[in-house]
Amino acid sequence: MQPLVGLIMGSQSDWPTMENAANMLEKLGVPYETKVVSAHRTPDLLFEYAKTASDRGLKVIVAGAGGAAHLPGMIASQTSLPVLGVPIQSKALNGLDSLLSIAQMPGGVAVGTLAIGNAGATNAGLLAAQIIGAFDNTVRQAVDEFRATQTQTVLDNPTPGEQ
Ligand code: RP5
Repeated sequence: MQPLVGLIMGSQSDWPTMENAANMLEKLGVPYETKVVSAHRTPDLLFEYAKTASDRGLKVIVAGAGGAAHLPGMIASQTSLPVLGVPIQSKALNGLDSLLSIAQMPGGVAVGTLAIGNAGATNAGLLAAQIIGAFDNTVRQAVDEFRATQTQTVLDNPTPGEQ
């Protein structure tokens, strides 16, 4: 199936976090591709990936990076596709460095920044699906069903410690 979401990350070491985005896209039936693309170690690949993404049929790019997390912003500088940034929980500064690097974009180049770590990656997958769902009824229905099931699960388990 034609991938609609490009799920990229700065390093192999980011995969345990970014896998959460992949899992959400799988759950919602959104086709995606994955690739390691580093802003600092493979800058030429970054430019090529961003410049060809739209022509290759991608609709949203989810980019995870840690530390001096320049990947999402630099990808956004080279494509008008929506870019969602996931701050990886870095060892030295616990992801605050990643969060600020991704969130503090200059006006005029947009990156949608998610939370640090696993929750951010999960929500990046969900938000990518919601963006696609705005134009794709099947994906929108999958998102609606996911949300309804989540709500019902909470309502069905109101007593702490008894799940
Ligand atoms: C960033 O540097 C990556 O996104 C990763 O989070 C961080 C550390 O990379 P490794 O040294 O683990 O490859 O570019």
